[in-house]
Amino acid sequence: MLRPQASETRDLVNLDGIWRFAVDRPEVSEPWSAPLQGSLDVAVPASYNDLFLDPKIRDHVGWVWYQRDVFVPRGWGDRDTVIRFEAATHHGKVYVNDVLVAEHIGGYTPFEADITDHVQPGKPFRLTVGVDNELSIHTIPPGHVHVVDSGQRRQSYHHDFFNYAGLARSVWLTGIPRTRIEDIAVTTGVEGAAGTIKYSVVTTGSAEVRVVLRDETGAEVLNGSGAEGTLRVEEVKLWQPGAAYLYKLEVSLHGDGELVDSYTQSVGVRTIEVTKTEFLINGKPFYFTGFGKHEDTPVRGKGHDNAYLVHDFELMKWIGANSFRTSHYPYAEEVLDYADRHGIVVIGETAAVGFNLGVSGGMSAKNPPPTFSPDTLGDEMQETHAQHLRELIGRDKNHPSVVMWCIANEPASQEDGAYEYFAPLAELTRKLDPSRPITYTAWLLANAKNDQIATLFDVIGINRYFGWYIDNGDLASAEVKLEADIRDWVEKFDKPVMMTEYGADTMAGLHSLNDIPWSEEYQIAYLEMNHRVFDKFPTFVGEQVWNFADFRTTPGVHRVDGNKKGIFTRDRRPKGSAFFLRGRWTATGNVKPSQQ
Ligand code: GCB
Repeated sequence: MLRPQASETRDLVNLDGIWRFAVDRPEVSEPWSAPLQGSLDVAVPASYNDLFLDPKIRDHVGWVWYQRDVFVPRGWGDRDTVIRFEAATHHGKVYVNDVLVAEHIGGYTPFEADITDHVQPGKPFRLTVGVDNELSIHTIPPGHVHVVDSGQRRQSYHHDFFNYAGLARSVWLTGIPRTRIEDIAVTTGVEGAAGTIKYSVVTTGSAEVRVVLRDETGAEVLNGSGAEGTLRVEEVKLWQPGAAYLYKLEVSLHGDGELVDSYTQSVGVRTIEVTKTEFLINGKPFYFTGFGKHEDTPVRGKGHDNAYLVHDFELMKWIGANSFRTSHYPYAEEVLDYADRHGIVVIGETAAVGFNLGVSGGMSAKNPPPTFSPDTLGDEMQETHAQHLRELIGRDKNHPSVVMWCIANEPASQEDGAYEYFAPLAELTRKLDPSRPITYTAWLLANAKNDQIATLFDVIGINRYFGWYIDNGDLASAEVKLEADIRDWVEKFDKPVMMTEYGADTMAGLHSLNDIPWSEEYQIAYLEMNHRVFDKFPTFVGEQVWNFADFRTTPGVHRVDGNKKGIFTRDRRPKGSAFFLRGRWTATGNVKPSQQ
């Protein structure tokens, strides 16, 4: 499924703006069949939770309804009309007038519906979208709904970030040719000074496929024809971390000598390889510096915002970060396009977070059931997880910035059943994309001795909070434990290891001469201690701090207005640690600090 694009043959109408909105009410049985009653105005894209002052909306569990009227452009009589949602978190149902045209489960990947037969060019239609935020033991991420003492329905889950919901990404109406390009896949290679671009194009109907490759100046480099082929670019300009170079592959369809459809795909030529000790990009060892992030900003929640996108990347460049992980779900496609253009390296993650029934709201749960079992995360979850992988890789396969897939964050990998659950998913990921390595992140209580799944992956990502959740306030003991923990991973598995999370909650503006936890000084001392340990291990391939910025969580006794492990505050002001990290990372570049 291609991202919508305007071209010589494709029209695009953006449907973002103010929509009508109402929380589901049992007495209104078919909210889509008429203008929404008692509706509010809502912004799209944005999570709806923080827009209003009513806690019943913020904490609502279940369906909400979005609605607007849409005009189909007059000139679209000869084409198909397709509606596309970049995301509906977590379950969306789309109605055109009274007809259900699409349903999609999974809150962070796009879906679309061909609505040609339900609309008329030049005429309006009523577009209604139901969005359900309810999580269950079979959804990704998993969660539970309880009726609490006040009689309200409340939701709990096993991850800490707030379950923002709604239409947080753009909505598009596209007019596209009936005979068209449906999908494009590219993989790249390097042979000496030449680059290879292998492409394949999926089309509907029969027409001749032609391709033209252009460089960044727009000059034609090569051309070809046929739905599949390999282009060899002599003296190729590589896509490099920190120095992106993007070619443009113009794909066109021709029938009876006429142009039928055209679509332009950006291509970055680069290679990825993982050895037992190194992560190689274009044959050179790459050391990840940067962050686990969240799509999280005040008021918008998880709503995509281009101003924050630009600013966050400016901050990452300023601090010397060369990478980030899309923790804990696929981010908006605009983010990946931007990373492609700016040479920032991305680890792309599924929404499989909270796969650990021993943790609730970020703390240990009481008497948890086994995580992997027929009644908990079993066959049904595995199939849902497979679908999430298909949709993530289907969407993001062509981004040169994406160098690795992370198939789950902090699953209970020390529990029985973890291997059986993950082995088929690891295999599926490799089949869907043989060109990228795969990883997962191991939580604090899954160590090299009890973890059951590390052998399935190419890189071992570990999330470690020694000095925070363990040995809080005692960095000397934390250092001993951290070193022993990493040594065990390095010695047991012949694989590169990286720190995918390490961090300490910090209240901006709280200072102390005594390394008191929550102070800005403690956060720096914590990071310094971690770095001393990382630098002892030659097969360590990266450090991504948790988190880029403070973010909203569910309430909890260990959360003061959210998670405060940010190096920047939620409104993107630097804490003292930002200057400390800038010192280390700008000196490091893409090279391991200990090898400088
Ligand atoms: C983790 C999780 C992350 C949390 C973090 C924390 O291990 O992966 O989602 O936010 O810990 O701060 O507790």
